[in-house]
Order: sequence, then structure tokens, then C-alpha cells
Amino acid sequence: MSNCLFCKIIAGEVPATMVYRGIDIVAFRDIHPQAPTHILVVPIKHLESVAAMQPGDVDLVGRLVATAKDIAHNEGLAGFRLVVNTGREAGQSVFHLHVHVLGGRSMHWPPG
Ligand code: DGP
Repeated sequence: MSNCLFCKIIAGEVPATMVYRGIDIVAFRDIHPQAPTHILVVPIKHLESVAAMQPGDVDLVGRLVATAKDIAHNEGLAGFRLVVNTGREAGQSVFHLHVHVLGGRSMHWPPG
């Protein structure tokens, strides 16, 4: 998508600190980290959100979670939180599906 920030990061048109680049998934550090480790795991395919998932996307979305787990391990996180904001009301601000990997501090529940 020509007007999507994360598509531009994936294409190298907007700089980001990449931590992983696979065939169909990338991961880069969040520009406004909410924890000592805050990484976004993103499919290369433009998919707006979980709400836009089709049956054919189930494998890809499952592998986003698996990649998030591997990244948390590589970052040395003892515990971590995965967040997928879906829709504006839930706090989604970039409409290209992404999994937040947050760790390196104590987390509270419920989230704000
Ligand atoms: P969400 O609010 O769930 O849609 O998360 C979007 C995240 O994207 C938010 O935590 C901040 C991050 N972000 C926004 N703009 C940029 C950018 O230009 N570069 C990077 N690396 N992250 C960004």
C-alpha cells in the first residue's frame, strides 16, 4: 500500500531499526518504546488488522506469534507481553497488522 507507514519501512523508504527480516515477516524496534524492549513484528503483506484477517491468513498470523516468541528469546526476555491493538478504539494507530513485543520491566494488569 503506497500510503502505509509500515509498508514504507518494509520497502526501506522510511528508516527503522530492523531486528529480523524473513520471507514474509519483518520486525523492527518501536519508535516510541513503552518498555525497555519494544519490538513490532509485522507481515510484509499489507493486512489492515486482525479484523481484516481471512482464513488464508491464519498460518501467517500464527507465524507472527512464533516469530515474536523467538525475538523475545533472542532479546533475553524472561517474560514478555504480546499486544495486538485492533481498531482505533483499541488504540491501533497504524493500520498495518503488527504484534507488539514488550518486555524488560514488570507489567501491570489490567492494561490501560
Ligand atoms: P498501534 O498503536 O498498536 O497501531 O502501534 C503502532 C506503533 O508504531 C506505535 O507503538 C508507535 C510505532 N510507530 C509509529 N510510527 C513509527 C515509525 O515511524 N517507526 C517505528 N519504528 N515505529 C513507529
